[in-house]
Amino acid sequence: MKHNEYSAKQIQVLEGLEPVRKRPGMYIGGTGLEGLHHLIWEVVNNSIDEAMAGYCDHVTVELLKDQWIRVSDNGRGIPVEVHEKTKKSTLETVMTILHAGGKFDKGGYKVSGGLHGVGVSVVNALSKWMRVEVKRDGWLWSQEYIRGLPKSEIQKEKKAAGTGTVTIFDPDPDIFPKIKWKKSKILEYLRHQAYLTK
Ligand code: 0RA
Repeated sequence: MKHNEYSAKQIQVLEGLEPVRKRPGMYIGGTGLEGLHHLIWEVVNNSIDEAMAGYCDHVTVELLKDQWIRVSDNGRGIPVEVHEKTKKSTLETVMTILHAGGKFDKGGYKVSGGLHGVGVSVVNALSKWMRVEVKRDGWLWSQEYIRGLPKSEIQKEKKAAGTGTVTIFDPDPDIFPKIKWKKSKILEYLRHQAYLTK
């Protein structure tokens, strides 16, 4: 049994994002309006989990030009140190490996109790472009991705006070035939989550 559990973990670590782009519906339910909005839910849910863990009390969702979305929180920031299994930063690991954001990385961190999300790497896989900024350990860190692949190593940008995570993404038109956010739908979801979250 020990041997099998070990093998399963290894497989999880090695799983890239190709299956997500190949069969997006398996991960977000479809590529129509509902599936598109799932991208926001996935990112926001990570911030809400951070709030439920007691480390975050502000989550902002902004609709930017050209249908880009920005989600910001004032949580601890996604860890950036080298991940022992992947030898990459934990940020890159979470963003580029399927399921890497689950219990495998976070220990007892998830407390939402509801359905576990598919992970923010799925959003990354289905985005033409994505950027994550993390403030922690006194620095602003960033990394950008194109269709789930890092454009470069994680960048240590500049000294910065405070902590938090900012995620900006631009959904991939090769995946989503129509990219138009429905403000009323986003507000309804956010109000519902705000009601459910302390
Ligand atoms: C795991 C551990 C730690 C932070 C997070 C996850 C985290 C993830 C996201 C995703 C969006 N916003 C987030 N904020 C935090 C921190 C572990 C530590 O500092 O000891």
